[in-house]
Amino acid sequence: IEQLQKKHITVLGLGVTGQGIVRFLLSHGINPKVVDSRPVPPCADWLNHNAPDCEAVFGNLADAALAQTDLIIISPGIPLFEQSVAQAIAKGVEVIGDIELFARLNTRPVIAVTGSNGKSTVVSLATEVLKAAGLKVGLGGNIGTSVLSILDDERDVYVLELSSFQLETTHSLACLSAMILNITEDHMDRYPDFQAYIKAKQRIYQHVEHIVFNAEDQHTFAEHGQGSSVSLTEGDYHLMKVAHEPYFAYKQTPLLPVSSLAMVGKHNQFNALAVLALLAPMQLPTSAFVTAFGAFRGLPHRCQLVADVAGVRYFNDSKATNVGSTVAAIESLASTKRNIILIAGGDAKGADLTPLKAPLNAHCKALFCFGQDGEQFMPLLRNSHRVNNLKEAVIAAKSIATIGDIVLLAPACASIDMYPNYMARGDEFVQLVEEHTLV
Ligand code: UMA
Ligand code: ADP
Repeated sequence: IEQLQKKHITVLGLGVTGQGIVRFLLSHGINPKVVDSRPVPPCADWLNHNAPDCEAVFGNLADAALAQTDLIIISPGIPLFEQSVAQAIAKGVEVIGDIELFARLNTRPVIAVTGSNGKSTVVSLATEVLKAAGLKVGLGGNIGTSVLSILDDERDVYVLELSSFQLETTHSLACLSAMILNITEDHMDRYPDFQAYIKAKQRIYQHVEHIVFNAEDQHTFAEHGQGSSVSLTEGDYHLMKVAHEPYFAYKQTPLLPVSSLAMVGKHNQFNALAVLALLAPMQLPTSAFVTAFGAFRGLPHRCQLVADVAGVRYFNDSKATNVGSTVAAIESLASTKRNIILIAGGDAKGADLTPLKAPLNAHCKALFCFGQDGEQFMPLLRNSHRVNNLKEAVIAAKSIATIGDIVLLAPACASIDMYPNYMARGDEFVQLVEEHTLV
């Protein structure tokens, strides 16, 4: 902190992250300069009221004299290749993220998770297990809470959800355990290629005591270090049958029955194994896992059953914002007949959609696509229809659904072309289902 107090600091970005950084610096008597390329960033009003002494530059980054500062603490939404930032780096200015600042100040054990899909579910379940064991847990990061806002002396342990964007600016995060859950294509509008995205995620393994990886996804393997693998079939943490009952197991030793997990779907069984592996170094009693696994029903907007009307089930998986998560949703809801009616589309972020083709053709009877990149979904399935919005999609899906069918919103796209965020998209779906399935 004393070192920070001697520096001229610029906080770049004034969203959730920027607000967390400014609040933290103010509490240590530091008045940073605050810069954002948006003319009115989300927390501009807050800054006006709470930090009138901070110099603020909103609008054009070129006006912010970024190269004349000692330290830039940057938000994850701004890429390091952004011209003004790249120029400052070239001039020798240090650029870090809030996770790096957290890492330099924290003294407690950290459990960290990244991956293309399942992060929020895994960190939330891990947090519930730690709480059930009586520990004081700080949960933060990409899940939506600034890590600096949870940094205090009271916590026993931190659970961090980290995005590839956050990892890009993180160098010294020491973790008790850390895992890359999986890597499938995402954010191709931000990275030059898939390798660059993998490289960013791999940074989580820089200083980890217990590395955890996905035995079935080589992109998650670490180059160095000790660790455990996870997979339903072939990991150190795996599933096994004991007297015909499936168990979560470690190296052929059953730990607890799969029936203890309230969440459904194969991908959530994988997530539960990931939690068992990540928390192994904490040496918690099995009872903590049993309590939390039974109580945690999953987060909203992730494969959530929202209605069962006349034998047709409606699932809201609005958080499926990339191809990998939509594939997981289709595969985990699939039955022996082609009973899924999929609603997809939005901002595809430059992704290659072809991995959807096989699961769509195996399990889906129709596809309704909407949004900015909706057209790109049309060739994936013969029975595809273009609609103008979610309302038309829900009405059309309902009209062809028969008993045993599933109507699934799993867009494989970000929502920003039509909604403020994925929650708003999911909420509208739930509302439409309620309105249009009432008989
Ligand atoms: N932006 C500008 N100019 C700026 C600053 C930001 O145009 O000067 C834009 C960014 O391009 C982005 C948006 O504003 O589109 C928000 O960026 P931000 O860095 O201000 O975001 P925060 O509000 O600080 O939220 C960030 C994470 N957002 C991103 O990484 C884009 C949040 O993850 C995270 O919860 C929060 O920090 C707390 O750690 C969101 C996200 O979408 C949920 N993450 C991506 C994902 O999960 O796929 C990685
Ligand atoms: P993230 O925080 O990485 O976005 P979430 O837990 O919010 O992850 O889930 C995002 C989407 O991915 C949801 O559609 C969810 O159903 C799906 N999902 C969850 N776990 C997995 C997994 N292990 N593999 C693939 N998809 C998953």
